[in-house]
Amino acid sequence: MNIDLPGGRQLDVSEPVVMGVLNVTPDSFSDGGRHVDVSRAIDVALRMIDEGATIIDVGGESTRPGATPVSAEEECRRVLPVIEALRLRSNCIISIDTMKPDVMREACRAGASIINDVNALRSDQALTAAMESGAAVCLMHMQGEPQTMQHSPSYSAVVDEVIGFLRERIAACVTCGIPESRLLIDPGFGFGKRLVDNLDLLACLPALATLGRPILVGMSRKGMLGQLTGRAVDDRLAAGTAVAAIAALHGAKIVRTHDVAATLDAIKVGYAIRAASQAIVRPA
Ligand code: 7PM
Repeated sequence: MNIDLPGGRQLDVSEPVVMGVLNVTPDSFSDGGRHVDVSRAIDVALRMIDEGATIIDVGGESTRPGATPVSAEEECRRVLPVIEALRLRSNCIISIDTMKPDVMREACRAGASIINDVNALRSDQALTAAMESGAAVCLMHMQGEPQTMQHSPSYSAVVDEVIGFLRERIAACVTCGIPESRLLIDPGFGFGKRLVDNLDLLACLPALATLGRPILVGMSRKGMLGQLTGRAVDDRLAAGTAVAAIAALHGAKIVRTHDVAATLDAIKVGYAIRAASQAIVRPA
């Protein structure tokens, strides 16, 4: 399966690919002051590409529960220099993690070819901005808003609700002139979800695939892994690679992670074992 990108480019996801997370907030790449240190951010991006990342996801606003929102101007000041510098140094696919239409426009002008919107283009003008940019779009499910989404998530049937939501957002994109061939879908692990909800979605990932678009998943370092293992955020690598391999075997085509090399290893091992099991000729 292919995803259409601007400029006639395509992303082939017949085998899973990895998206490396590049947070460019002052707390991740500080130059000692309030600014993002571009050259340090680029070093990290180039290392992730070297490790096998196909996509680099650049984000300038933390969606962490309770995080302070930033203006579109500040978000642009953080992400645009990094996107421009990365564009010059690599032909990797750049995605922009934002909910804001102005940031979408500017980031795509600077060289991003995927819009990764945890709000699924529900912000005012976001559908238009995405359509005009020609970029591919990742539509993610979230219950509530980043600030408060983990206060009291509740579902009667989480898988049905997520599928219904994503179906509606795909339709909204198509109505606005964004062809389906540009769309990705994402159940939004940890975005207004309890552990049981996250586990149900992971188990039922093949049901999401019936929407006909490639599935992106992001579980790297998230709270669900802490709940399952009792480990702090910096000690969740093993759990993260395990769920990445499982998600890939359940049909995920893009895995968003902070840990590119280890995640690719886990996916490769899982895929090899499945290929071997499919090659076994069983008696009728
Ligand atoms: C706090 C909470 C800090 C959540 C960081 C996060 C996803 C995403 C993020 C995802 C897509 C993180 C997340 N998660 N985009 N952006 N899917 N498409 O762990 O699951 O990086 S932010």
